[in-house]
Amino acid sequence: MELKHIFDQFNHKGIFKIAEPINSGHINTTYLIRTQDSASPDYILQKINSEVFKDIPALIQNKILVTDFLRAKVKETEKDNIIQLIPSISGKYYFKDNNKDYWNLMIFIPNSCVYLKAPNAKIAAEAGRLFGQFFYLLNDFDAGKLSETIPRFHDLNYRLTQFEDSIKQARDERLMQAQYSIEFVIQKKDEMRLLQVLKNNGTLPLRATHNDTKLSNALFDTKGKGLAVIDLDTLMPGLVHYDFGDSVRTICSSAEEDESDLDKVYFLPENFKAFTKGFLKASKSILSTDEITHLVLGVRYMVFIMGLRFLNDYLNNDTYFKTNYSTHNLVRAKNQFALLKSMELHLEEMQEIIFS
Ligand code: GN1
Ligand code: MG
Repeated sequence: MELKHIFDQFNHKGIFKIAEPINSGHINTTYLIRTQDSASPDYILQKINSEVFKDIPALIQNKILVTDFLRAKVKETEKDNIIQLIPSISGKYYFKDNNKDYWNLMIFIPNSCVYLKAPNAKIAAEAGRLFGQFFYLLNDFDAGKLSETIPRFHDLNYRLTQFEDSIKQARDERLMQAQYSIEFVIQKKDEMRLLQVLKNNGTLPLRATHNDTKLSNALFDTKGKGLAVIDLDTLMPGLVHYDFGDSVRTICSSAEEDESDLDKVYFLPENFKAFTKGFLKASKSILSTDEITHLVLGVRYMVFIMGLRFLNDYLNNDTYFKTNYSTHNLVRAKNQFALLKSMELHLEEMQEIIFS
């Protein structure tokens, strides 16, 4: 089905001019739809991956609940920076096409841009403010109302079970290529389980979390001011550590997550300082001492689990994340493990920054 036709299934303003693909996501298929006259907004049209998201109406319902909640809470001047879903002509907030693919449409926030890595500590600080504020605003949102869009998404035990299964069925060539990364996982996995122990014994509370707070899910204006948090597909009950950790994973790395030259991949303490300051200024008042104490563990956990998920997908012949070449997932996994190793040289410093 033509993109124009899909676009016209929604109650949008203006007339379709052109669709520009946005290729930064690993899961969904996304287009910027430009409209013909400047009085009408442009839009983001997205096909949601139904292999990954098994219950798309529930995912859309999560987005509506949270965006309505946030819009009611923020100042008038900030309302346009909360994602706004457009209903389809049948009144639902999605359209299901003849291939049974689900689409949703959002207003594009004008004059905005994203970064795949932080160009400087100022952007890191702004991202901290933005994600910290997002998290803070959801403090009194009842996380129990959210469906689990991907069950056990950040559950390390689940990812380690997948790891064992992946190894059993992987091709010899991929097993050989991945040998170093496999050994890295085996050596580190028990230490990383501590975060889950603290979650399961109730030390760390479940909250409404975004679960995909990588830097490129923050929109900035052209002067570097943080505007909006986007990509609400994985809003679910989770730990603050998931959101804090996933941001640090991307904001405090010297390189993008698929840089293959590992000498170029290292942790940036100055970005960590800036990001943490921004995040905690916005959110510290709602966090417990236990939550704050274990933030550094949360960061290590998220870098580890992302490396593990990329590795699993490599061993499974790339069925989950979009890839551009045959070793793309392995490169991503090695990159994450290199970042973790570099970060672990700074653990004391990170802890001091958190408590400063
Ligand atoms: C995926 O699709 P995208 O790019 O928003 C993934 C995240 C990973 C991220 C790594 C549903 O996000 O968990 O952190 O890639 N999303 C899903 O870049 O698995
Ligand atoms: Mg996402």
